[in-house]
Amino acid sequence: MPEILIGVGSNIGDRTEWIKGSLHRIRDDGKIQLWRNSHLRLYPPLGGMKQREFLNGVFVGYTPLMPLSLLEYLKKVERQFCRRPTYKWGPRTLDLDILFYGKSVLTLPRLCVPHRSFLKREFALELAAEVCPRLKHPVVGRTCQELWREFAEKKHHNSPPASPGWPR
Ligand code: A4P
Ligand code: MG
Repeated sequence: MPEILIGVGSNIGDRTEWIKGSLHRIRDDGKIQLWRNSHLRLYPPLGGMKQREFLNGVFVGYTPLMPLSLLEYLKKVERQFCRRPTYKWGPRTLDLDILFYGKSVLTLPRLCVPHRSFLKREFALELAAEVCPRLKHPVVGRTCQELWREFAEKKHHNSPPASPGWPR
């Protein structure tokens, strides 16, 4: 069975409850064997819209579902957890994104794997490095840990110098 990496996010209501509830549901449904999950952490919302912070996590699992069936299944779980259509990158109770599907590289109208924004997103890289540091990105061929280190270094170099503060 292919190893899958799923990203989960929530920024409405009780974010922890939505995420933990969905993981219980996924475990009970038996369509994905959950293997490991990261800590849940708060991250500022990406996408420039003013909205609440996201609670994000990632988990590794195994599934017999083919990629599009997996997408359908995750969309169904989102709906069961009150996900309602808003606008792109808008607030949501639950977002389940397929980050990796084994070593597959797919560019279909409804599904891109690896997830098209994986390499640009702090929350995806940091949490993937925690949960599967040695897993390689099937396109760029680097491990999640290497990718996260590079991202964190760039972020550090690009951040403005600390302000000197007021003289005492
Ligand atoms: N789709 C294509 N590839 C995938 C994939 N690998 N996994 C299609 C899941 N879906 C994929 O997604 C829109 C369509 O993308 C799906 O119907 C599917 O056919 P959606 O979840 O319905 O809508 P969306 O989430 O608003 O759009 P999108 O482009 O998936 O956004 P993202 O990438 O999910 O980003 N900030 C923080 N800190 N944390 C977050 O989790 N999330 C977003 C949404 C924005 N800012 C965030 C976070
Ligand atoms: Mg999504």
